[in-house]
Amino acid sequence: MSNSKLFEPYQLGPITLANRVVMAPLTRNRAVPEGLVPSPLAAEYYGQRASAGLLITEASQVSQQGQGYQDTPGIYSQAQVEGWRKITDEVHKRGGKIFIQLWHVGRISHVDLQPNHGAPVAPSAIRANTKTFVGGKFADVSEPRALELTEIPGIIEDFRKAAANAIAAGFDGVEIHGANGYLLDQFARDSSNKRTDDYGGSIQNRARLMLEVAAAVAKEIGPDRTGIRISPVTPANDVSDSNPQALFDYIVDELSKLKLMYIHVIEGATGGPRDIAPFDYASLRKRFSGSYIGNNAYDLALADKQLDADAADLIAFGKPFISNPDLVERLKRNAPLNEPDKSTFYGGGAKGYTDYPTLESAQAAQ
Ligand code: 8OZ
Repeated sequence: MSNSKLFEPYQLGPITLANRVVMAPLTRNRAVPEGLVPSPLAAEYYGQRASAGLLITEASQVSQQGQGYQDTPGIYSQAQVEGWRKITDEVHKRGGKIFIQLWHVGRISHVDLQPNHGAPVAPSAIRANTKTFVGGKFADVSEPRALELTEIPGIIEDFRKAAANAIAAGFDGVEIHGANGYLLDQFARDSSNKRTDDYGGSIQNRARLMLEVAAAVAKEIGPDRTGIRISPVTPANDVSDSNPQALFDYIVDELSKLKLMYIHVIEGATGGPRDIAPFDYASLRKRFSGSYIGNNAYDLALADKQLDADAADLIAFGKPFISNPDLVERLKRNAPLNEPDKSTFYGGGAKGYTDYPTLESAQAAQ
């Protein structure tokens, strides 16, 4: 058995986590199309993974406008709140803790998903060079329109309401999706934000929307139930910035003032190389008063290294959690991991979702 720090309990603000393993948010596109309520299988899926110290759900849109891919769940309607309640109940019954990730995709969307087939919204009317999945196939994202200044309070309000809904659904907290080239990241980065009002230009102005959303959510549900995900150097969804270190140093200074509970940092390119661009993550850690979740391509050895160096408090695992419901147990025993099947990542039913074996079930089947 491993004596890694990864398996020690951790006090995340008011919440005691059984260990330092976090299940990263993972988009699975299995919501019920009618109403975009979480899949009936989702309670079993998340429940099977409840031995993680903390589960973070798949990204869930805060409004219809915030949706960018087919069959992703929302957290803006009563039916969605009731759907999520089944999941939080199951995870809590199995002794786990669960946050929901709150998402607005901004320009990474398609007219077929938008209210009245309108253009997706963005800081500026610049189309991203990327695809989305809609109507059963991959399609170029649609040309966005720039948000009017008068629409911005409505976006903040959608996040605030979604956070209130999350608590009503029984979540232990929320994670704001500030990463991966979605709306809040689109505002922050200077490749996608060419605005000339209070939300564009300087670092302070570009960071404003992310920070106003964080402040509104923290005010609604408490900073000690609010975390945020950022990805300072990821090229995901066609974003870049001329000075990511200065931008994210500033953002993290301000998040620290808001007393958010954690920053969840994708180190490197999302789902890709950790060393895609130079970046001083220790600078973020030093600036932030709350906890630091490290993410991207971690294995046990790298997790141990970062925890022992005090470079992170918690470590998030993504793909390994898709195929290993008992990932914590497998890491503890240094047991082999099931390989994830990419063809069942997005959409479909139980196959590749709730049918990966645990060590125990695999042994019983022999
Ligand atoms: C994979 C497919 C669709 C969306 C992200 C929410 O990258 C996502 C996502 C990932 O943060």
